[in-house]
Amino acid sequence: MLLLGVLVCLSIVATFERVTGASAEFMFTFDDIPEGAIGDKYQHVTFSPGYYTWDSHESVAFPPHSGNQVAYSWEIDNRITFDSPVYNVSLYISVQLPLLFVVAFLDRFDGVLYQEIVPQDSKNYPITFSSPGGSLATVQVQGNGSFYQNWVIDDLAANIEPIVQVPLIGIEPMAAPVIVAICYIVIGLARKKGRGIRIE
Ligand SMILES: [Ca+2]
Repeated sequence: MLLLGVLVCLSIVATFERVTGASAEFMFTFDDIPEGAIGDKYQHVTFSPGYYTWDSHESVAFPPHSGNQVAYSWEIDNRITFDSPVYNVSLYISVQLPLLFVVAFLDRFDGVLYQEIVPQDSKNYPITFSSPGGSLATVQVQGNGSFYQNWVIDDLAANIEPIVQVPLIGIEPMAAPVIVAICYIVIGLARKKGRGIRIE
């Protein structure tokens, strides 16, 4: 019975590790290519022709989230399109003026899966979106007025495999102490059972 308790605990720990395991991911920091047009410098993704990198480390309005460089586009119809649709995308966006900025996530038919309004004058505002069916094909920054001159993004990441979701993820910050408590109870009961103590 004690062995059974240990096995139960090991299975709980294995489940917890499965929750926190990293999925295959692309990461674009924009620090590993020269300042200028992005063009076809990155694999697995196509940036529309107006996308450029910029050394913004001295900029107050557009500080990088990583390294010295960020990316921006002067196009109204700007697009970041993955060769194969992905399951999750995250990025950081900075915007300067009190215009409307929206980050839109599109499927391969340009259908809107999700869009989020960026708060005014944000600096490295985090946005993430998950597509459980893996149909996220394109990321686009939209807005009104001269929005296309007043935003940058950094640290664009995309998951090409689904992110594992199980109930334990909801208590992740407490997962370690919870697992220890469950193991303590399970092994304790198993030891009592092993000693022939009957629990009425
Ligand atoms: Ca960067």
